[in-house]
Amino acid sequence: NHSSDPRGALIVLEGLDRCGKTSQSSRLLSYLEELGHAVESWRFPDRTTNVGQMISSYLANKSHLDDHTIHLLFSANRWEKRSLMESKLKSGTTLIIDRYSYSGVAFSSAKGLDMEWCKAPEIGLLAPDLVLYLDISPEKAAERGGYGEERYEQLEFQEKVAESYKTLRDASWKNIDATLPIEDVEKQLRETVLNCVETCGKGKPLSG
Ligand code: DGP
Ligand code: NA
Ligand code: NA
Repeated sequence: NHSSDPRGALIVLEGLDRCGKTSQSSRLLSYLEELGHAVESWRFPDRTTNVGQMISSYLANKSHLDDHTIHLLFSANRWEKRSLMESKLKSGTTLIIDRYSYSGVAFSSAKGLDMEWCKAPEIGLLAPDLVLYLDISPEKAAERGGYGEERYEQLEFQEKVAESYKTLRDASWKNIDATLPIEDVEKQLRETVLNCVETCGKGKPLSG
């Protein structure tokens, strides 16, 4: 690729369980596709890899792992996709990613693991251009369907995750009110995402 070719944007959706990230990422995918952008939607954990299958079994309470061990597996699962992620972005494909390093740090530190220890294995992964935090209270999220199926979907734990997320906000972060009707959440996301895709396409350097 020529260095002046537009690169894709790395856009991350974060939030508590049942905040609506998954349906919003598929809506964003179709929106950008219809506008003619090269775009893919990914998610972490990526349960299709060997590491991802260990994570999936842990989340379903079918296996038990030390808190540090599972933390490193989640991180390894992001590392195993790093080079593909970089080549997609460099070739001009925008990636919309459902959860990333912020989940890694927020969920593990909510268990009481040291925050700096949690951040360390994430260093060197690609930095997102935009992090969209779908903001909803743990109580409201718990009222949504399907809650409680997996290991972390417990109100008391999600309250701790919400506290951890608050300490992770940085310049790439944007809060979105996820308690609004689905179409209104989508509307807020569309403008922000389109702006990000255009800025990155004009040469904002990729970092991390
Ligand atoms: P999801 O497939 O988005 O529902 O995520 C599965 C669960 O795993 C969800 O409760 C969030 C949690 N999770 C996602 N990424 C990480 C991570 O890197 N570390 C830890 N400890 N938990 C994570
Ligand atoms: Na979940
Ligand atoms: Na999800």
